[in-house]
Amino acid sequence: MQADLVEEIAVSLEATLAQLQSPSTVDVLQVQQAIVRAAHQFMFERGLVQLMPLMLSPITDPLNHGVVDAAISYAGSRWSLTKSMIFHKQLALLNPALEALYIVSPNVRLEFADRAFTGRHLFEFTQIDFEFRNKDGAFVRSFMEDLINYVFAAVKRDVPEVVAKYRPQSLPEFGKLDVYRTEELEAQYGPDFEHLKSREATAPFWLLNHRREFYDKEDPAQPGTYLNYDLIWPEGFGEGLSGAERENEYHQILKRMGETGADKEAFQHYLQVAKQQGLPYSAGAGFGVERMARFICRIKDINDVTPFSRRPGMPALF
Ligand code: ASN
Repeated sequence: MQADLVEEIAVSLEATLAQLQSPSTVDVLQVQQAIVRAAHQFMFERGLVQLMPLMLSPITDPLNHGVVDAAISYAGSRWSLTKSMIFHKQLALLNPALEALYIVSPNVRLEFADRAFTGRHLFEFTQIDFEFRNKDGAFVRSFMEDLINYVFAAVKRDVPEVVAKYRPQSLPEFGKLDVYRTEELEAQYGPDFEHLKSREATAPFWLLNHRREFYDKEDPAQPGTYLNYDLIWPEGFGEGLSGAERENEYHQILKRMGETGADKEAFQHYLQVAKQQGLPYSAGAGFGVERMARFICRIKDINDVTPFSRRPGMPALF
């Protein structure tokens, strides 16, 4: 093997082993474990049924930004690694016996290297994704506010020594969160509004109306605006959840796909269901588990939340 390559691998191995063996990695893992355990319990108490995650699907979330394509050929089809399970959430609700569901969903998004040092992107991460039939965005936001308080209380109870170490002032309990619209904050803060407002905020807040994927419902009362919402963590930690009321009517989905440039051929079976049977009216969201742990432990770089580096555009040894 070439000497410089051996040296490069040795350096990376050293960094990799340091990350693997860091005591703070275990602190954050314990917080993450407390989050997931409490989220399961909360979902159970609220009657949401758990779906197991899928890692491969003929269709997946087109996202509203470009990533490297991650697909394989198998059994005569093209399968994508799931970037989110948004369409499976909608389709699963076709079962009339299912009112609400959630998934602890591993997502692969092969982000480009320009996101390597944002502090909040990993090319592989886990989101807790949930969806309700016949509920609106206001219901989902209120559900998430309850979930945050429930989960934070559990984290304080289950790993008090870790919370004391990273948040000596303890974890606050939040009441109703403030709600803003993107156009309102943009007018006030300029193009970097999300980051600036997050840095200034001391409590998480909601940000409504992003121009995004075709499955986020356009507001019939205000065409050109969207019934979606992000939860933004304060202290500069940025986006922690995204969700929306969904487009469920065939003609409207087609119109929105035309606007976002989605591949109608790839979505032919989804469209067929929407046309023949109709998709249920639903709303939901998903929050990043690593991002929540990062906020709780005040970790600057999300890559430090995981023992195994998953930095966008960068190699990893394991
Ligand atoms: N989980 C998100 C949602 O429910 C979708 C995503 O992760 N892009 O809207």
